[in-house]
Amino acid sequence: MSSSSPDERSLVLIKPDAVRRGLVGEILTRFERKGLRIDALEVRTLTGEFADEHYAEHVDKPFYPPLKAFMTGGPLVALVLAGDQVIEVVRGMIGSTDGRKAAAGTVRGDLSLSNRENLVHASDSPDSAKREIALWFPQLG
Ligand code: FUP
Repeated sequence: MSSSSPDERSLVLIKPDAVRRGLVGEILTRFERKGLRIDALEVRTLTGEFADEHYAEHVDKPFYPPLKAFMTGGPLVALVLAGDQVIEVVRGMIGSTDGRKAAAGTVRGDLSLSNRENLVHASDSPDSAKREIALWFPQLG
């Protein structure tokens, strides 16, 4: 009998600013070197409707219209990462939302100077990971 917990999954987006700036490899490399597994990976350009679904909790906030324009403004890379406590591990690796305040050593802390164009999204809880993976990669079940 194995005592190890089954791998968790997280939905991660490498956002349009990262693609535009040529940072996809840099960001993916960090996740790979950490030992996380890539279960899905795809380049997508979002429609407004899809952005509204992904950011359902933010659609009524004042910052949402420019966020929507940014997220639909160019291709992004969507992926599902898997590994032990991946949700919390990846949140730690990306840093806090505002790149100006995110800790050095995190993706946002090292590479972003913005509260909107902050390079990455990652599921913030098991419930949001489940919802987001079902939305982005329904074939993963
Ligand atoms: P995070 O989980 O760190 O991505 O942050 P939130 O869920 O709070 O916000 C989602 C996205 O909304 C952020 F990645 C960037 C954007 N945002 C703004 O543009 N302005 C704000 O004041 C807050 C968030």
